[in-house]
Amino acid sequence: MDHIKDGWFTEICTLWPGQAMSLQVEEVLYNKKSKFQDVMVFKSKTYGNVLVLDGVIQCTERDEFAYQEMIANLPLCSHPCPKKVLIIGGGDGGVLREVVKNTLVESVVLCEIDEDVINVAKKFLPGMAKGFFSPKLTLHVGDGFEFMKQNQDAFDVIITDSSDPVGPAESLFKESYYQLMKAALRNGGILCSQGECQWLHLELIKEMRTFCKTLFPVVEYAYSTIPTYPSGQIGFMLCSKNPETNFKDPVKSLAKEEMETMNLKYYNPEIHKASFVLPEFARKVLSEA
Ligand code: SPD
Repeated sequence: MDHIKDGWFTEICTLWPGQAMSLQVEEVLYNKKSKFQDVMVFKSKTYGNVLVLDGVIQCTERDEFAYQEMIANLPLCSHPCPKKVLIIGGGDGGVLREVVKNTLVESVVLCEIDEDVINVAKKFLPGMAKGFFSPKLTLHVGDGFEFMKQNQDAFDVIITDSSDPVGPAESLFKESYYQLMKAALRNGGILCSQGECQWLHLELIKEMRTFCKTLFPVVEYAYSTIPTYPSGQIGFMLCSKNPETNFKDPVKSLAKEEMETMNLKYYNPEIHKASFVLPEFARKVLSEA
């Protein structure tokens, strides 16, 4: 409980030096070390239940949709026929919940290394974990690298819903991981990965964009706004094997009725296009990559 003092959780991490987000805690619901990381869930005063891994906020019930809807729908609506989807990470189930809503998606494999995160989400984050009950799902508890080595040329879309590049997720921000994803994608396949924050990690994003461009003909960076992630933003790295892909203009433009059936609260076709428009400081640095 190092991160809780006087009834407030504070998110301190070397990845965002000199700044920290705090949330008022009502009750700690779970706090144990898994095989891989510290797992904590607390009930907050104004953001619902909050999942924290190794001291870093992964999702809150109040604003999670701003991330999960975007990381799922940016790639799915950019692929003409996203039948087979792989999610690496995503143990809380929120991205899965969004992916299974898509009527073109026939099957989803979720590969999460830490089973404790899945069990904790089922108990304390039921609104996110409902994706685990979809008949489209095959759940694989294990290492994403190993899984992709065994499953080449297999998926239309791969989504990496990871924590930050310290600890168990560090390797997911490296070129070797993107090479594996490329091999696991079918022809015309698309990937979308958690891409950190323009305000904090522009050099990392530039480095990633540079190696992605050596692997894929189309590479773009988009972002979402979300109060409980560092600096209130999080980005997405999108790559396509199909040179014709235009991420900025979705091939599938969801109609109003579809968005209502899907119960979307953040994503819509306009925000899809707008999410690629970067502020000048970021556009400048990333255009050099
Ligand atoms: N800084 C935290 C980034 C966490 C991104 N992944 C969150 C998992 C939500 N499904």
